[in-house]
Amino acid sequence: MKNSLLFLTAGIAGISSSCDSTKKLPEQPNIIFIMTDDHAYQALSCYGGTINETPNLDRIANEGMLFENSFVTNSISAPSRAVLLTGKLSHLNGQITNGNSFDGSQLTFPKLLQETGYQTAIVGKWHLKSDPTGFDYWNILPGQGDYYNPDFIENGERKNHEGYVTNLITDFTIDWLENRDMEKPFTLLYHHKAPHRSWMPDTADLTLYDDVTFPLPENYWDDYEGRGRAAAEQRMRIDEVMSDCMDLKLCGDLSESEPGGSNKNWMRVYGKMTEKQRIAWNLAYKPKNDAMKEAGLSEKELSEWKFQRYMRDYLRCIHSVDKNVGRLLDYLEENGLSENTVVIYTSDQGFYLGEHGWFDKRFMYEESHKMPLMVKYPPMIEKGSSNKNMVMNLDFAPTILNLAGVTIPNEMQGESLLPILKGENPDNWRKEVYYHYFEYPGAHSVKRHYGIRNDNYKLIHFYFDADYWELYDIKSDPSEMNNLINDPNYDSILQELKQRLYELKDHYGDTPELEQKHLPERMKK
Ligand code: SGN
Ligand code: CA
Repeated sequence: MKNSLLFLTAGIAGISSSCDSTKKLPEQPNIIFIMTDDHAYQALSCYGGTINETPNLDRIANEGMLFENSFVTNSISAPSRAVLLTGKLSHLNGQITNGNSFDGSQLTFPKLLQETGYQTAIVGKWHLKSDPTGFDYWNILPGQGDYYNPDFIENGERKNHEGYVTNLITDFTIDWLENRDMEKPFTLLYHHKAPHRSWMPDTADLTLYDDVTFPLPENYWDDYEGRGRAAAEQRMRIDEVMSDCMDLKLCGDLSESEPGGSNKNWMRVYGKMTEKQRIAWNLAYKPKNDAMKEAGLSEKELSEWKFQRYMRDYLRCIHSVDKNVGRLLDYLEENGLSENTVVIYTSDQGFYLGEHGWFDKRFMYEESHKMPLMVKYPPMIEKGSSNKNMVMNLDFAPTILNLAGVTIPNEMQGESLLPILKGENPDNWRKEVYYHYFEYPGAHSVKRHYGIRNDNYKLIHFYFDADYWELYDIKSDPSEMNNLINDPNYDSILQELKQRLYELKDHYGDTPELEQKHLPERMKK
């Protein structure tokens, strides 16, 4: 899966022995946790992706470890962020959907780090409704935040800033690093909004990829045959759900806005742009929009056109993330911070780039279940290494505490990745991961489901207004097109997986009572 460049780097690292075990590690390394929003592993060149290049994000993998099997436990933003902070699954930390407000009085890893003398900060997307707790400094976007000229809330005070969100988040992050207490170690959460919907690129990148035609995923025209109602009844198809103004950028000047669609939203974000930004925007999109409107596309061609527009905008947003992460990595190097700082890169979940005809996430299918995860820490981690162990976002809090020398509280449900980062191969490491998605009825109409995935198979139970199972052989059917639930050849595998799934449910304490307790009012039956 990894490209040849990575193998080459790994070879060189082997000789130079960058992770000399006799070297004394700093007792309290600095920790930078980078989280993007909706960054699909398919759009990272270090993951073998071929649709774009991410040279700066690849630096983290080349100088550290790439995890090939990292999974989210509930594929949606606020729940993922709450799992990160608490090291507990959604049904225990209470943040089971985006609709909940995070209970900031509970135990989180930043609070424990603060107690042991770390400075803690978060800059960028927060998305947990309640104010951050456990941070000495916070400068967050309200809700989802805006791409252009966004408001930020800095330690409780809301201010507007001119500029592009990915650049601003990086500016504020570097400012904080410059002005921190240099005597203390720090933990910094650098959390991007990009590449979240509606994928608005920086003015500098509006024509990037204009000359690239991205290959349609082979299951773009999926008809969901053989799978249950959830796959067929979702509202995630690129050709059915994307809005003209916000998603497809077909509106431009307000006078051109078409009735219907998301004009109200578009008028708000377009209205916030400066004159200079609007000129750049229209200069880039108008000729392309005019050409599309004149082409008289068939339904099929229009669907493919939407896919191309989506991919170009989405990847443009990632290009800006890549540049800005590069800026931060350069800052660390130039300021002597590279050796004593752990840099972790992940996204709040995976994302669909046209697979099954979709955008968005939520399903336990591979593209939204898997998350990118790369970690660099030169004194400990072998350069250019990769790991296949099954890890979860549930492991992030225990890992960070462990790196900082803090005892991991019993109530945290994840495992520390430290042995793996050191290059050890723990033989009692988990063999499967657990998943539970709750936000239904809700945006994109993905039904509630829970499931189990091991190296070879995935079993999912859809429930609430449905009651059926799906089984996939991931090795032979990585695109999960072939539901084997009724195949007698898989009977014993099915029984084994079901039993393990119920054991995991029990192990993690996931009960229908807790689901009812934490469901937002409008979702309660
Ligand atoms: C918004 C988006 C959805 C997206 C959710 C959750 N719609 O509601 O497409 O699924 O956020 O995303 S939008 O028209 O407002 O962009 S999450 O990553 O924050 O969970
Ligand atoms: Ca997200």
